Amino acid sequence: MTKRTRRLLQKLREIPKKGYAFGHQDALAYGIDWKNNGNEFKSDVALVCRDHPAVFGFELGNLEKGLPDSIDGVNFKVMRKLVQKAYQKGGIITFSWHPDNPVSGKNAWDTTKAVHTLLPKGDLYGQFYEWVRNLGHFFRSLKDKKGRRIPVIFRPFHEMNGSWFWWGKGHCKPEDFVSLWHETLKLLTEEFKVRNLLYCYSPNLLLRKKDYLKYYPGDSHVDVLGIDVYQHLTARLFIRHLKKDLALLKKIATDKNKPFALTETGLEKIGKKKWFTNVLHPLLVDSGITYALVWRNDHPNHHYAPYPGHAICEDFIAYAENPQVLFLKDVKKLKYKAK
Ligand code: BMA
Repeated sequence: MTKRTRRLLQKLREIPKKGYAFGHQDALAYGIDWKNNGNEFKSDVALVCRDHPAVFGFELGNLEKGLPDSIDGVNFKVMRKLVQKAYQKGGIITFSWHPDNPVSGKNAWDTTKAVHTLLPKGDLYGQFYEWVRNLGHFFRSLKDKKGRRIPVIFRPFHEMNGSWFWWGKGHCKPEDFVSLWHETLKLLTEEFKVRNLLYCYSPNLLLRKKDYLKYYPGDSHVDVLGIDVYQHLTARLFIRHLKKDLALLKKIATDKNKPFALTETGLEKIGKKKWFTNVLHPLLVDSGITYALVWRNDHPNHHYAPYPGHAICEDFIAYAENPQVLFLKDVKKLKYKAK
């Protein structure tokens, strides 16, 4: 791990002393009715409130195949520029990855069994090697103005305890999942010499402690503990579930002495009044998480952050005024001793 990567880990540990950082997926790449060509520093969040998010999510799906654009339509050269800008401004960068099903060639949600084929003795190991090489090449190309590698969080094979992705529950043995994780890290670090990554393990909503660790690749293979919990139904249910899961995660993370985060969350379209101030914030404020990231703003029927003109803007502005919710300038100001 590079010195800057260790510092990022330290920053993640420091944030909960002040509050938690706010994140948004693809925040800089596009918003409702606009798309970045790489030259702007713009986000729907900053169009609505005082600042940009502190955590910037990006999606890598398609990169493994050497394609120019992500599965969500972001050009990887543009993405690299945006990562550089975000880092320069003190932001935290995290990558999700929704690779297509390597057996069927369909998307990540196609659950044809595939994990075992990617392992060293599997038929598609060669292809997997190429995939990870392409990712490694990209990670190594993330450099600041002085040519130093930019540290980022990589969150592969997420929500594995759900059964909607080909690496998920019921589509592979937990031990094969763990082997896939180990192999991915081994290739990245040993074969492709990638040293600027923190690895984040993030199951979906669970409710039972033993479920969290069912696919856990081990303490030496994970740096950040995550969890993905959305509000799909009522706020009441969401509050009940998230409260329970965050308490559980806190226990596990404290035991393991690792930072933890709400790696994906949100209410699609944000149709509930005061959702940010009344539902989300009270759950997170003393939870100990380092950040919470809401999902992407694709279009008016699929978005999780506000955008100008949306009814939730006023509530979001009030939410952003909370000193414990850290935006970009707040994390930049954060003082901590470099180890
Ligand atoms: C899902 C949706 C999809 C998207 C995928 C990966 O939740 O937003 O449209 O392709 O995430 O980012």
